[in-house]
Amino acid sequence: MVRRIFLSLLLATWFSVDCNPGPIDDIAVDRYFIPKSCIREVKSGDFVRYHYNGTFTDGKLFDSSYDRGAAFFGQVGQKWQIAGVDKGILGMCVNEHRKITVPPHLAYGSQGAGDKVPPDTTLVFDLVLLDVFNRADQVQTKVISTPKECKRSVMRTDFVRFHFNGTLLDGSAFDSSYKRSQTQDSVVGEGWLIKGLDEGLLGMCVGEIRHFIIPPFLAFGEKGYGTEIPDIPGSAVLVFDIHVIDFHGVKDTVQVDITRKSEACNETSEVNDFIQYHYNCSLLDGTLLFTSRDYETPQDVVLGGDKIIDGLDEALRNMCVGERRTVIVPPHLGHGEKGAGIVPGSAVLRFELELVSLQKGVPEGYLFIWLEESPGHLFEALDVNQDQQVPLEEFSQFIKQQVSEGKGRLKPAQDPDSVIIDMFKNQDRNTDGLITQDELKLKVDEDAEKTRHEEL
Ligand SMILES: *[C@@H]1O[C@H](CO)[C@@H](O)[C@H](O)[C@H]1NC(C)=O
Ligand SMILES: *[C@@H]1O[C@H](CO)[C@@H](O)[C@H](O)[C@H]1NC(C)=O
Ligand SMILES: *[C@@H]1O[C@H](CO)[C@@H](O)[C@H](O)[C@H]1NC(C)=O
Ligand SMILES: *[C@@H]1O[C@H](CO)[C@@H](O)[C@H](O)[C@H]1NC(C)=O
Ligand SMILES: [Ca+2]
Ligand SMILES: [Ca+2]
Repeated sequence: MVRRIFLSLLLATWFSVDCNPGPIDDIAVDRYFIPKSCIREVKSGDFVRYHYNGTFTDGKLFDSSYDRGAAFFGQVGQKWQIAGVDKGILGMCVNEHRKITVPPHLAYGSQGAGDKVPPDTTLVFDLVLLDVFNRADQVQTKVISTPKECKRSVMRTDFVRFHFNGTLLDGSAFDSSYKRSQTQDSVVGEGWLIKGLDEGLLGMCVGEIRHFIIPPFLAFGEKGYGTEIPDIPGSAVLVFDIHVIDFHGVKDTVQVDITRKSEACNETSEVNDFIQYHYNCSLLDGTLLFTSRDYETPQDVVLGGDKIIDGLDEALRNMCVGERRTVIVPPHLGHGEKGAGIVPGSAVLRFELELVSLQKGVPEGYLFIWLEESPGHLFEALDVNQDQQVPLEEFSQFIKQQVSEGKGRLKPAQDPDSVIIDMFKNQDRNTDGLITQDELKLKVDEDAEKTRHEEL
């Protein structure tokens, strides 16, 4: 112990005497700026990108990476750079600035370097480290926030809409979807994205935010990307903050979640029914797009009538009056790849629905249906005063009576009188304002006749 201390004291003395102010034996490193956070330190075998100015001890510049317009790129410990810098860069952090003073034998020795560096010259390299990675690196992922609920996460071949901020390791931004006010949209796992993201997005939930550090061989490689400034330099590590807005698979169906059941419920909505409903329609990130509260009355529609998006039409079926639902509609059952108005292309939509009223409908092509057996002698039933002809008043009175007795139903969503006039016109084939026995035909019989004719 005593000997060790003695030895080191001796060394220190020798060092100070011999090295100051004469030529140095080893490099001298001045870490004059060390960033607060240091994700990793340079090790031998790492690949680095840095800018530098090379000067003589008198400060005269003999070389600079800035003059070449690109940072130096190389592998540490592999003689890609002069020995003194190879050694002096060890332990450096991204954004750190160092001044490395290199004695001639660790620089260009007694030969010098052409007409740039004379023999036996001590050199000073001022470095700022921009980037570091290793061939053994993988994508580093940090989950920043996850939603409470996540029924399904991104799978291969899903189409994902996400926002991102992209920077280089030194913090300089190269791109952001926010500045375009538009999500980045892509199929995942199929090679449309850089490898690191193609894999990194898998397993993410709607609303989740992740931070990724992606080495260049899983990003844009040695070539980099883009020809403008700011672009992505070759061999650059990329840092992404990704926020998944929504995603869907081509086979996704409408997801219905009943949030309030209706107590007394005898009949449910189906195709051809006329319904009134309240709705809120939003994107999965919560942005409200449309709401029926903006109008005085609820929205109404005849189901199956191709008046609303397919997913909503489907979601409004089998519903009781008073029931509430939350529904997720994928874009292929919504507004598609192009979107519509304020609905972005390929957006998944979330609906909150409440069925307000329900009027049962009649099949396509019908104006009226019998709910019970139709009268055997329909013309006689219609012709109340037995004069062998049925004017509109007689007809109208008869139909209205059937409806009020629950024996028949008129096509909903229209003024009943105008529906009855249409029915009357259909039967009054010679348009003389009267229906006769010969003219009167039930639609079923008529359809059957038509089919027979077609068959013949
Ligand atoms: C190199 O010199 C230029 C010009 O003086 C300066 O702007 C730059 O910051 C220097 N870089 C380093 C790493 O010292
Ligand atoms: C991207 O940057 C903007 C502006 O700083 C910020 O508001 C947004 O939250 C960032 N997005 C992510 C996913 O980190
Ligand atoms: C359900 O049907 C019963 C019997 O047909 C009827 O009395 C009742 O009023 C109906 N309720 C509703 C909500 O329609
Ligand atoms: C729509 O949103 C409003 C405000 O949050 C809410 O009061 C209403 O119940 C929602 N409508 C439906 C049908 O859920
Ligand atoms: Ca009559
Ligand atoms: Ca007639």
